[in-house]
This record gives sequence, structure tokens and C-alpha cells, in this order.
Amino acid sequence: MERTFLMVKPDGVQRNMIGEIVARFEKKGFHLVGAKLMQISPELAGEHYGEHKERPFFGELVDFITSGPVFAMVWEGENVISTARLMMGATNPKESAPGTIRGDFAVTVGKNIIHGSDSPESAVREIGLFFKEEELISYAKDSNNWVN
Ligand code: DAT
Ligand code: MG
Repeated sequence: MERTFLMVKPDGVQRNMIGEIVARFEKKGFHLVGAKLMQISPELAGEHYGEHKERPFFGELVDFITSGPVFAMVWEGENVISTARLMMGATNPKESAPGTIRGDFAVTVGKNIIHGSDSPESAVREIGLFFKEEELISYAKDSNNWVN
């Protein structure tokens, strides 16, 4: 079963969005296998956003993502990587559709509430950056039989 890395960013934590965001993925039918509130170090931020190192907003991005605690999660489910991206909405909240997390709750690209892996390769890389193997729990849930 596919897994993805999702994270409520510091703005989402400060705006009391953890519960709302977890609820959306739970109700969708995805399966939570790991979660923790954590403070990202500048080193981890640089690695996580390594693909953006040369972009003009990189410094701001690292400052922002380290500006307060984040809520890091791993979710499992059929097509969870691409479906979670759809549920998040476009990167720039100016373009994210209503009904998506960013479309409903964010205004500006610098403070867009949530991160989600954009491909199977990023998912594996990001899960490995944020979680130890023993922090991810495989468990059965009867309700999954009513989803898949
Ligand atoms: P996403 O978070 O949708 O995967 P991304 O990987 O392209 O988007 O960029 C990572 C984050 O960087 C994004 O969530 C917000 C910030 N960002 C992207 N483009 C930006 C821009 N033009 N100006 C400021 N911040 C930007
Ligand atoms: Mg990205």
C-alpha cells in the first residue's frame, strides 16, 4: 500500500488546523501510520527543501518552516500520494480550488498550511528524513475493509 509524508506547517499549527487536517484525511479513508509534533532544525529544513536551494525564496522558506513546531505525519492508502496533493490544492492559494485545504484556509504562497510529497520518490525520501522505521506503525483497522 502506498505511503506519503504530510506535514502541517508552522502557520497551520499556530492557527489550530491540526485537527481539521487530520480529520480530512481520516474521513477520506486514509490510514495514519505515524505522527509527531516536532521542531525542524535548519539542517533538516535545508535537506527537506533541497530541490529549492537555488530559488530566491529558499531563505524565507527555511526561516518559515523552522519558525515554530510542525505536525509531521505518514499516511497510507491507495493512490494516497496524488490524492493528498489534490486534497491540499495548488501551491499558491490564489489558485487552489475551494474545497481543498489551501483553497479553504490559506491566502498566500508563503503561508500555505500544509506540505505533501509530490511523487513516490519524494515520499520515500521525506518519510526517511522525518521518521525512524520504528515510529511507523503497521496495524489493521476493520473500517479499511469498507474503504478498499
Ligand atoms: P508544494 O508545497 O506545493 O509542493 P513547492 O514544492 O513548489 O510546492 O514549493 C515548496 C514551498 O515553497 C511551497 O509550499 C511554498 C514555497 N514557495 C513555492 N513557490 C514560492 C514562491 N514563488 N514564493 C514564495 N514561496 C514559494
Ligand atoms: Mg513540493
